[in-house]
Amino acid sequence: MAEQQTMVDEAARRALKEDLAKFNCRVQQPDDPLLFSRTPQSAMETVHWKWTDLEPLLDRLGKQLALEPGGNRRTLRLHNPGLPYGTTHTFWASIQMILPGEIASNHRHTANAFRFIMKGSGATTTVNGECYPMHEGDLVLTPSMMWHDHEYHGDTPMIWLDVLDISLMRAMHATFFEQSQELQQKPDQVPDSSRRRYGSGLMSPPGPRPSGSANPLLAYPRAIAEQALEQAAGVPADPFDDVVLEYRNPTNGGPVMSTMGMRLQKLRPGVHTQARRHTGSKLYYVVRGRGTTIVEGQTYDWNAGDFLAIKPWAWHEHLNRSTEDAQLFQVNDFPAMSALGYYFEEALADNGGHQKLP
Ligand code: 1HN
Repeated sequence: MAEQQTMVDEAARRALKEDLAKFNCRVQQPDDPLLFSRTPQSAMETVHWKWTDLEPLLDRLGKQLALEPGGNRRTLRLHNPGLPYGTTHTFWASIQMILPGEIASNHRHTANAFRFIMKGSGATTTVNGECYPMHEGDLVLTPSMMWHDHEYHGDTPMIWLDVLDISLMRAMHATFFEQSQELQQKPDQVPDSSRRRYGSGLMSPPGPRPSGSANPLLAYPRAIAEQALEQAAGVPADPFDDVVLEYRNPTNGGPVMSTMGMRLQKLRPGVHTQARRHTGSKLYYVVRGRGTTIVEGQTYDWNAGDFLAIKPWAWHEHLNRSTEDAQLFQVNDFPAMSALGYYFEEALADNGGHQKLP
């Protein structure tokens, strides 16, 4: 009887399909994919990019690709084979190469962007008039809709990691892009002004806090980040990440951007962290050292210069079996996930059971 009812229902559903379509309506069809899964199922794949593969590719880009006018950059995108575009389903990561004497022209867009300098120094970026030097290990922000151009006066190619929340912006159908009439902005009289005011992280100009959630600090120099990480190594370790700190908005303690979070992490020799899984995606860049990350039972042995993108809700843990510290820079989409109420995480308890984290 139940079977017959299902059959009738199936036939009725199929028959309804065409009639409903005329009115821009539909009912679930028997062969439609299930609406919900018990836990997140992602088409995104966990991907490991090795520096030994990336380096010759970057070399080739530098030799063969010109910087065209019209807002283009010379970038090697880290593409996720499980997705139509992007490194993860929320952000795009690319390695940008700039050659001596080049100018990357002035433009702005809705996507939030930041740069983490991988190799070299001598380039400057101007963000809404504020000019910043870029040195290896620095983090420099280009928040949504701020004008930005880059210029380079060095003598060997310089590279940095660019991350933009392009996939999220596209999913929200909020793409705006504007190319400036001028190649470059005219920088303000005082360079580096937001770092001068807010960059200590401890003190800032007196008076009321800047209103709104916008982060007034645009540059996070390596020396301060590394000193902070060094100091943090003195307190008990984080069970999942060993020594880890987040870059923050100095005026409200929140993430540096509304959609993406960045962290710097040290894995000390001999460490083997506890496994965890979470919603949202992240990308690691290995600043120095080597180690291993086990993701859903698969082992990824990484070295300096490598990247590892981790898909949502995948168990992962880190090991450092070497005799030296490993340092990882991380970008994730947790601020966006948390703001929407979609951030969840779970730890693997010692007894093999799962423990939901607060
Ligand atoms: C972009 O505007 C920059 O401004 C870098 O330097 C990388 C990747 C995709 C789309 C726009 C930049 C980018 C990008």
